[in-house]
Amino acid sequence: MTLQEKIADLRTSALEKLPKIADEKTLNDFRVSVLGKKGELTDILKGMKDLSNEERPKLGALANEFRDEITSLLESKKSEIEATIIAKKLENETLDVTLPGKKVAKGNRHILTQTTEEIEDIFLGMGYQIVDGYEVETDYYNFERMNLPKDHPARDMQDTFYITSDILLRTHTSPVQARTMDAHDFTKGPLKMISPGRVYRRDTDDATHSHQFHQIEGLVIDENIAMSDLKGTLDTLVKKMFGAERKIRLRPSYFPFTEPSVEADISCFKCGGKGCNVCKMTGWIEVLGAGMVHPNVLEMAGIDSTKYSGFAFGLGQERIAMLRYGINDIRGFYLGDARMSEQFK
Ligand code: FA5
Repeated sequence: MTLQEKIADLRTSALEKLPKIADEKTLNDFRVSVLGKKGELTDILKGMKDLSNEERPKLGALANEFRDEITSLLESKKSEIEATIIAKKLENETLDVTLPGKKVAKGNRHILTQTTEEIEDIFLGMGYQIVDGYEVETDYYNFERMNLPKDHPARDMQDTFYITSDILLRTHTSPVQARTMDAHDFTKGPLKMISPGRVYRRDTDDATHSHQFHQIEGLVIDENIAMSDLKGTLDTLVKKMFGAERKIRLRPSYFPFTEPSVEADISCFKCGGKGCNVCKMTGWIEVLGAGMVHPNVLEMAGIDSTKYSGFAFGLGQERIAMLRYGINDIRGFYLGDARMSEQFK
């Protein structure tokens, strides 16, 4: 058989095999076996050394033609295989829009957050601004500016966690009073703010006490602010939070930063004032501390206490939420137990 015939044979068998190839590996093996260094074409061309000078270039041209033809066929086969792979992938990944969707479990805001936001809404409606304070406070703002000098006995009621002797975790939201008084420009109008936030005390945890809890501070300062303004404001808050039939009662109390000071009770929402287990048979439930801002507190902020007066109050959100929803242990708020949180969707 001549070399030309051998190439013609190789071509015939290659053209027969090529269309049957269906994957990249077989295609590559085929390329190596036909056109590779140790492949069939190379083998045939080894016989060229025995050809005459006229025949050699002719055979060379024939071999090149064959190589070009097979190379271009290999390339189109390769694209064909790739296209099949992509088509198969697309087929497998088809999205069936008729399948039922996967349900994402929806969370809800913590009941303390919801309570805070509800109180914020009530005060926004009365023209108050909402102010942020610092949880890490100075002794100066937490105590001294609240009329509690270093050796004041009332400091014992609010022992806290100290970072240095002058820096501490605030025991109440009242330092925000002093900070907003310092910043307020009274030529632009009265100061009306509430400030919600977390506070800390060195209290032993039990069903009604926590070493960290939440308070909302309220403060109004203007000319001619009277105790009746405080009572009317608290009355509005209590009626909106606990219902229109709730009454409010102010009892004398003591805070170094208010004079006079009061403790505010609401008529029991469970028994309506007759006496029950919620109100410990008194008909009233204590919800917050309040009073008229002490002249010393105004003067320390550079506010003329003969011209301006104000009222302030501080309530504990946990206390409000516990009363409202019949929660009997304060620790339930902080444990992160979904069975508790999910009740308040
Ligand atoms: C104060 O903290 C005053 N700063 C409130 C105030 C502000 C009075 C402005 C006058 C003017 P008192 O220590 O009573 O007051 O705390 C206020 C509320 O925080 C309490 O009514 C109670 O609801 C809540 N509270 C106090 N201690 C704890 C505690 N350990 N755990 C949970 N709640 C507490």
